[in-house]
Amino acid sequence: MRAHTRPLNRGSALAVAGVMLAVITAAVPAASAAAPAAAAARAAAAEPAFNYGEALQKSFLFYEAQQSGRLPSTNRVTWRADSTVNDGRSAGVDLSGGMYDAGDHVKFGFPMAAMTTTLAWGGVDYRAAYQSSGQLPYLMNTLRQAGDYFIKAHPEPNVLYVQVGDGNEDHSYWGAPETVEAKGHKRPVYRITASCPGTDVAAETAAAMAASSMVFRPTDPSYADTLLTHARQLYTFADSTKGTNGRDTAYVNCVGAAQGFYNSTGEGGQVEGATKMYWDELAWASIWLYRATGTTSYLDKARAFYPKMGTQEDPGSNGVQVPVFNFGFGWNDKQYAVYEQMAELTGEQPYRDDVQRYLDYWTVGYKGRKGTITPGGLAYIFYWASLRMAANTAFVALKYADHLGTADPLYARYHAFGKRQIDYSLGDNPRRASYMIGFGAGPPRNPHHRGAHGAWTNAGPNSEPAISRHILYGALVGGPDAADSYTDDRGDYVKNEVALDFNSGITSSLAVLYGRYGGTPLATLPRETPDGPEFTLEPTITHQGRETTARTYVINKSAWPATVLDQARFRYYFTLDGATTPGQVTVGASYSQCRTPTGPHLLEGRTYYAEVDCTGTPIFPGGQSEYRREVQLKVGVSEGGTWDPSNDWSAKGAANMTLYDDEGRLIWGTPPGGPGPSPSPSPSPSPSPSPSPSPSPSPSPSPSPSPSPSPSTGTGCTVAYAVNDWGGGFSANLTLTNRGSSAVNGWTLRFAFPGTSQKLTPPGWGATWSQSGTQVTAVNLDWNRTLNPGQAVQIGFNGTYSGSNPKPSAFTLNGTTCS
Ligand SMILES: [Ca+2]
Ligand SMILES: [Ca+2]
Repeated sequence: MRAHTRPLNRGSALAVAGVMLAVITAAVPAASAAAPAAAAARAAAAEPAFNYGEALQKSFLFYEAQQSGRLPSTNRVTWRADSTVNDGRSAGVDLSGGMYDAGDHVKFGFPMAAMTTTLAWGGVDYRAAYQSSGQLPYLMNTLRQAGDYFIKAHPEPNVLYVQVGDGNEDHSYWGAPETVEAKGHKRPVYRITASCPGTDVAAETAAAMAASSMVFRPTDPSYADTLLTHARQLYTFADSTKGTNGRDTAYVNCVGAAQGFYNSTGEGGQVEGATKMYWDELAWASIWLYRATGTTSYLDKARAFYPKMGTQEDPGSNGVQVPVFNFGFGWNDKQYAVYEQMAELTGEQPYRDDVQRYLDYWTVGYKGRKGTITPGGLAYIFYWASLRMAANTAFVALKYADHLGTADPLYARYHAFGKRQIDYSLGDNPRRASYMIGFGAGPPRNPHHRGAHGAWTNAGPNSEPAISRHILYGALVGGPDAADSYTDDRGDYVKNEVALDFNSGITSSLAVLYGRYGGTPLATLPRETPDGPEFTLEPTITHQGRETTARTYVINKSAWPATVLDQARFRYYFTLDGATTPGQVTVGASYSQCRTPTGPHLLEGRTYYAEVDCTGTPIFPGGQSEYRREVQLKVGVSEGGTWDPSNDWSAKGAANMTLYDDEGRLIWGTPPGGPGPSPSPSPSPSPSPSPSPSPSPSPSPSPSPSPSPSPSTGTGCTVAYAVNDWGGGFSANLTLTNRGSSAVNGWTLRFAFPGTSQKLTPPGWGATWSQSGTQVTAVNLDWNRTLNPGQAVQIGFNGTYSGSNPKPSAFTLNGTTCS
């Protein structure tokens, strides 16, 4: 697996090719951009192509999916839980909270702050749209998650923690955030100080907190004051420790751990050196301190920093420099937004010229130079995560257009460009597919995102399961290449990762478009349910003489949320035979990754159990060994005792052993008498009909009334088929029991779906599953190829259907019909 890195820009060759491409195809994407103001006014009255309200609403689910630390009660992502709650502890500081950066679990302060400023900017200038859409509380929740973290990260005026987690350590692990601490990651912390400053990150964090304070000012002035106090201090820290050449005090000089990821002197700009500096952050922070405080000295500072920002040659001028115009607003380049805000705040023509030069370059061209527009209409600013760059520039364009007002002749050009870029992301593109997960037509399903994947073997993004277990609602993926080409490949972190800074531009743009065109947020957000049992026992049970061996795997593939079992326990139940006393029972293990088994423990009457305590052995979905722990449990009687497994509850297989979580809750299997609080006495020598082992509300007990074992035939089998159905999708759990008098060595189970729409989704569990037409086949795995008389194995799969989902009724085992 490659690390998530941000390589240096190498866009010049692409840019040349892109200009030629744009000339050939300009008519297609530029049609709306060139429309006159009257046409735009008509378009405003028309039904929007996309439900901007729903997209705005869903975009906030992504920020919630990224939340770190103890989750606030407002978090709506059903598959997330607390994680990395000890961040900072090793350094004696509480750095829990905040947000994970992307598909990984590093907290990078620089892009987190950039995201925050961009979101807050939308909240300040489009508050009415947030209020009318009902999304203002969710915006505030997101800004507070970031703001609370920045407050913790800024314990002294001239100290700011700017990174938690080592990128290389973090990226070597493909597991959910809830398992990162169990995996043993060190989570180092990195900071800037007066003696080793970071002008860009200090200034950007000041901007983020100042802008956020404006969003909270009307409803929570106390919190706004707190944010603003930190913003002022950080601004002073940035300004008073800055260097002289725009790079010398960049934060990556002091935080080497960020250099390979968010290098503020690396990525950015089509013109080498033009914007890879910190003057833009200083100007940007000055603007937001000015807006938040009204103190004109901050605006004066912005004016002073402005001419130090990046420049490039004015085309055809023989060397005259103008502010750089041929890249775009992003985590490392604020100056494009600085042009726009200075034009608004001062109304002065030079600033207007600068923002218009930038926007003209991406719309109609500037002095014969024009940015690459893909054949499908995307402003192709940068190959890495093309959509976020387009969305960021879209927001600047929409914002500036609104500043001009609809009567201005330039309004239509800039507004149409911004809307076109957002519409492209939502589905108006050659693929006719959305790039926002969980929104619109054919959106991506498999982003480069550890938590959403829900894998358990730490084998990288291309490991099982093939389809990510969670839908990462509201995340904008990286996006297509210059030919509008894209595949939904989890391994492709260039086109298919997601990140905080990928989303903030589209969120703020959607607030603009909602305000203009309306839309309807969903009344009820989709809720996920687990795709099958998350915790299981997989035993191989054999009997020999006076002893039963249950070679048992405790399996944890949890993802709703990913859960670390620190104190799991499981039990094996048996009934004493004849005159055998408990004192004659021996309990032990020939191999155990947990503690030594204990017992016999009395359950009731003559029924006892052996128990295995796995306290001290964390079991979690984070590696080939971590997700399953093995115990070769042995239960039997010493010489003189009688050992008859045929009446032993757990001898019937996995579903009749029980597993408990750290709080002692039953999470797998059924104890004798059912899962109720007080097991009913069972005087009958034959077990009661087995209840369904799955959480399905409709248990389907085996129809066979015959007690086992059946001595009359050499073969025989029963299959219990239980379904957990969530409408259109289901999880089927089958308990296959050998009712014959001899062992089965290698087995193939076949059945037919009653409906033609029923489809199993590989891989399933407990067997190798396949489907041909309606016929389904399950072949044993190595570990469960032997089924002794009376032994059961639990297998299952996930599936989909339309209409109804009837249960199959006829099963064959190795060609013999089961009852
Ligand atoms: Ca910068
Ligand atoms: Ca027995």
